[in-house]
Parts: sequence; C-alpha cells; structure tokens
Amino acid sequence: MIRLAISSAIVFSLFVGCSGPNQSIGDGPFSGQTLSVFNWSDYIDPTVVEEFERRTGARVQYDTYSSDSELEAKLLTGNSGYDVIFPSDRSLPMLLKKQLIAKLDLKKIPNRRHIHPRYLTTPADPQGEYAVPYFTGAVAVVINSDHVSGNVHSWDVLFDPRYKGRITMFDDPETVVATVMLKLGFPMNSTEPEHLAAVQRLLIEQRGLVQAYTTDDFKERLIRGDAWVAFGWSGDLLQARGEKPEIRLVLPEEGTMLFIDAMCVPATSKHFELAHAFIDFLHEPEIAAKNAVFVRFATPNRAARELLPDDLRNDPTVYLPDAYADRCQWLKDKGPEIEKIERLWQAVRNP
Ligand code: N2P
Repeated sequence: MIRLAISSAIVFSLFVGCSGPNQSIGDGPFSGQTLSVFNWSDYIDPTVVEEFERRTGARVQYDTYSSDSELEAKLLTGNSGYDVIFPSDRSLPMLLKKQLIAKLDLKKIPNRRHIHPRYLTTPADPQGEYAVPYFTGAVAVVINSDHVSGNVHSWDVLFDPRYKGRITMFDDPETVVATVMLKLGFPMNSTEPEHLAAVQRLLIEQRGLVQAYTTDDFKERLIRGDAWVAFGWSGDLLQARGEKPEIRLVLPEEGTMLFIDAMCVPATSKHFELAHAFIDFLHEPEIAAKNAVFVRFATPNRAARELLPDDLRNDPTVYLPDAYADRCQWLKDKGPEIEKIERLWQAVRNP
C-alpha cells in the first residue's frame, strides 16, 4: 500500500462531509457487527472505510488481493468468510456459474441509480442482480521520463534493450498475452497457435530485460526509482505519478485491455444487510467521488464524476476518449483454451 499525497484529494476532502464529532465506532444501526471485505490492493480510500464505520457503528475487516486467481481460489474453498468482494469482468461469469455469489436486493442499493446504465448489466448478469459496478480502467505503461527518452507511444518500450533490468511486467498470463497480441497486431483474445507462438517468442526474448514480474509491487519500484518502465493497472500507475511527477502514463497506440470490477456479496455471507449498506454507501455521489480521487480509476457513477475536480474529470487517461476506447477490448472467456495461455506462461516463467 502506498500513502497518497495528491493535492486534489486533500482539497476535495474539505468539502465532503463527515459524520459529527460525537459519533464514534460503536454507535449506529450496525454496531457490534463486522463486515469482512476482500478487495484489490490500493483500491479504496481508507478514509471512506472509516466514514462507513463511523456512520454504521460496524467494524470493517479489510483484506486485499492482487490477482483474479487469488480471489477465485479463496471463494472456491467454500466458505471464505467474506461479505463483499470485487470480482473483475473476467472472474464474474465463473463465480456466478458456480453459484458462489448471492442475488442482491436492489431495493437496498438505491444509489445504484447513479451508475451509467451501460455498466449495469453484462451477459453473465443480464438483469444486473448480482453485481454492482465499482470502477473501470485499463492496463497501460508508464515511463520515468528522467531515464526514458523519446516520444514513447507504444507497448514496444517494454521490450527495449536500453532499459534492461529496469522494466517490470505483470505476473498475469491472460492480461500479458492479451496486450502482446495487440502489440503484434493480432486480435486481443486470439488463441490461434501461430499467434500464441509469436507472443511466446517475444516474451522469452524479453525475459532478460525484466527486473520483476509483479501485479502490485511495480508502484513501489517506480516510486523508489528502481523501475523506469512498468506495465500496470492505469489507476495504480496514476497513483504512482501522484508521488513522483517524472512518471508519465502511456496509453499504447495499438490499444489496450479494458476491465470493470464489480461489488458482489458471496453466497455464504452472514451480513447481508450490512453488505448492501456498504455497497450503497460506496455509490453515494460524494463518497464515490472521494474514492475516485484516491484510486484514479474511472467511476461509472455519473453523479460522482460531476463532482470531481476538473483535471481528473477530464483526464483522458482515466476517462478514455471514444476514439481511443474504440481501439481497446475486453477479455473474452476462453473456456478450455485458457490452458494454452497457461502453458505459454509456464514456458516463459519456468523454462
Ligand atoms: C487496483 C487494481 C485494479 C483491479 N489496485 C483490476 N481489476
């Protein structure tokens, strides 16, 4: 986790109301209850969680993960003990199919009305009854402009031998393969053997340049100045830029992979009411906006977006212009073909 010192976050917190000084944890409609939350790392403003505790009297037990597979493994054990989780568009269909997610009571989530309708339903959840969108974003590249010269506009910089030992790559086979497909001009979700072979060759060639394969530690490495080129989630990369202004985010011209994460209640949750209260709270426009300032991903909450400081509301690396979004794609469920990608990754990582 990193602490953020984004000036707009501080300014912003001045006009987002907090509960009165007399209210402390212990009072409130859910006092004595504990809500167990399992979310991606660096994906919530901690003061928002505190505010929820103050208002409701509940305690929040907050754990984090850094990959879809970590969340899936936890849920597949049967009783994870969690009350709210944040699956991505890639995990959700599988979790639904295995009946691991509870149907929501949408009447208890009135703030859902602020969410742009385009995000409310998905083929896996056609009525939007199981998942409430949280944030959407992309994967991207950042460079440290003190060390990386030239007009960087492509995924190519991740494969540039001049930056040997200064590059971090994601440790996430499907995402890496998807973006290398785009770099090579193939369809992002391709599982064609010759496309996969070309991706594998390139990733093996790149191996000697890579400082670390990581899905969360790239941020600290960038901030310390150890990494100069990093592959990461767009919001996390922007969080790093907030700490180190020489960092520059590149949305590669070849396009990129988009994702959306949703909030769900696991079927085993024993705090159904409280879980709904938390999901609804996170979509109160002021709270959602405060959270969006912190995490730097795109909020699907239209009322919250209106409340953002101008620079963030209009940042094209957060709210992608249509012309760029048209070049981007979502992951498709690859079914058993996913094994091909796993084998490829084994060959790259464990030769
Ligand atoms: C937040 C990671 C974003 C989640 N640190 C990607 N699904």
